[in-house]
This record gives sequence, C-alpha cells and structure tokens, in this order.
Amino acid sequence: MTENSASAVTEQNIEEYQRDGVTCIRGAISMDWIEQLRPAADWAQANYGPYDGDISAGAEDQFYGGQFMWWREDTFRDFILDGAAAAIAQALTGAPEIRLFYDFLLTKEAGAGNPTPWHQDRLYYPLAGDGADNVCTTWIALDPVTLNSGAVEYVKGSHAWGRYFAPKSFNDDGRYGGLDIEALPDVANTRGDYDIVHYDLEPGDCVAHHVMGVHGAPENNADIRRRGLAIRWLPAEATFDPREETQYQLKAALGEGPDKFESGETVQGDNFPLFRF
Ligand SMILES: O=C(O)CCC(=O)C(=O)O
Repeated sequence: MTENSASAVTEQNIEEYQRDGVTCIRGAISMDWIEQLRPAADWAQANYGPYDGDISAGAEDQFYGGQFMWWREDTFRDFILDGAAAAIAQALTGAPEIRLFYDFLLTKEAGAGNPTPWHQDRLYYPLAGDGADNVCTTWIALDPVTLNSGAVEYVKGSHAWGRYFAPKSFNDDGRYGGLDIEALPDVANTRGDYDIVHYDLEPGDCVAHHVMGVHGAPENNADIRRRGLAIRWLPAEATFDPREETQYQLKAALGEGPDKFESGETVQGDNFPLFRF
C-alpha cells in the first residue's frame, strides 16, 4: 500500500512546527495502516528485539519501548518505506530530503503508573551535526489518546531555547546520573511558567515534535492501552557520536548493529534510508 504523501499536512501545521516545535496532523495515517500496525505492535512487544526495553518504573511489563522494529518486522518495514510519515516529516521541516533515523514504539498498558519524565530528546542520540539538532519525530497514535491515557505534553517554543539538557532515565534507574550537563528545569512542579500543550488523538492522528523541544507524559489512568509509534527523521546529515550519556540501545544499534559505524562516520545506507518527495 502506498500512501507516501503529506496531503494531511496544512500550512498551519508547518507554521506551528517551525514556531512552537510541535504540531498535530489530524488523520495523517489511514486506518488501513493503523489496523495493520496494531497487531505488528503486539507481536513486537511479545517478541523483544535487541534494542527494545521494558521502561516501566517499579513494575514489570507496563511500559514497553521497542526500537528499530522495522529491521525485524515486515509491517513496520512496509509502513516506514511506503507510509506517509517520511513525507510528513519532510513537509514540516522543509528539508530537500529526509533520512530515517529509527522507529520507537511506546506502549503504556492500561493503568500503567508510569509517567514519561519531562525531557529533551537531543542528548539521548549518539549523533552529531545539523541533522542531529533537527531530528523530527512523528508520533502516530495507534489507539485513542487523552491526557488520562498518557497523551504526550509539550512545552511550546522550547525547541528554540538553545539549551541542551541532560537525558533522564524513563525508568528511574539513575542511569544518566552524575553528568556535567545542564539539568532540565522542574517542569512538573512549575507548569504555570510554561506554555504546555497536548492533543487528544484519534488513531491515525500524528503529533510531530522537534528534537530540542521539552516534553513528557502522564501515566495511563485509562482502561485502554496507549500505543504511540514515534518515528525519528533526519532532515540533514548526522554522524555517529557515541558520547557517554547517549542511550545505550541506540549506541549499540549504530555502533554494533548491521552497519557498525565508527565515530564520526555519516549515518546512511539501507538501514537509514533517504526519502525525497
Ligand atoms: O510516548 C511517550 O510517552 C513519550 C514519547 C517521547 O518522549 C518521544 O517520542 O520523544
């Protein structure tokens, strides 16, 4: 099925993405795709891959994070290659061409008491360069999503603060402790100081956010799962930069995975395909 067009992206989406670092594209992905992706997501969760993790804090199997699923599952592969997400990211960023970084499935089970901590994505990534500073994430809802079920919240305009914040562990294991990098302000306890937005989503809606933007999500207090397929896109060149603080599965996927990139090498090739629309 080919649906590689950004037809759902409006001028307002482009303006919001550039100005606020976040925008919601309604009806971005067809229900045909969503219905194929749901069982694929269940399969991925039941069959952990090498770069997956249980990111539940203080409980098991509540919050699943699957990464590079498209390397091991055909529906994800078809969707990445033929679905609309790449074209959407290209339209929002205005890039002449866009490269896939990776796909990341975030499933919060019904009742999962796991907030996603407020964080900025940039320094989790073992990347350097312009592409790294401008990664665009397309977070696609596979289920209806509300704040009650764990909708992601975003600090509008934070992508333009020009500050790099230390990563935070999603499961509270203190993994990124002791870094000499600025800590994120305590957004959770000073919410009134920020312009915070979230979107109630229907399956197939897509929220796009900029890599420098600050975001987090509450626990899932609803009686349905909250599955989000976050696909990361590089609108410019990025090189492998396996710094200490970067996320270990990403570092392994790039440094020890099929391509075995050396530090400083450009991330490219069939496992990180380039799209041009
Ligand atoms: O889905 C979530 O809870 C968080 C998503 C997120 O942090 C991201 O896509 O960068």
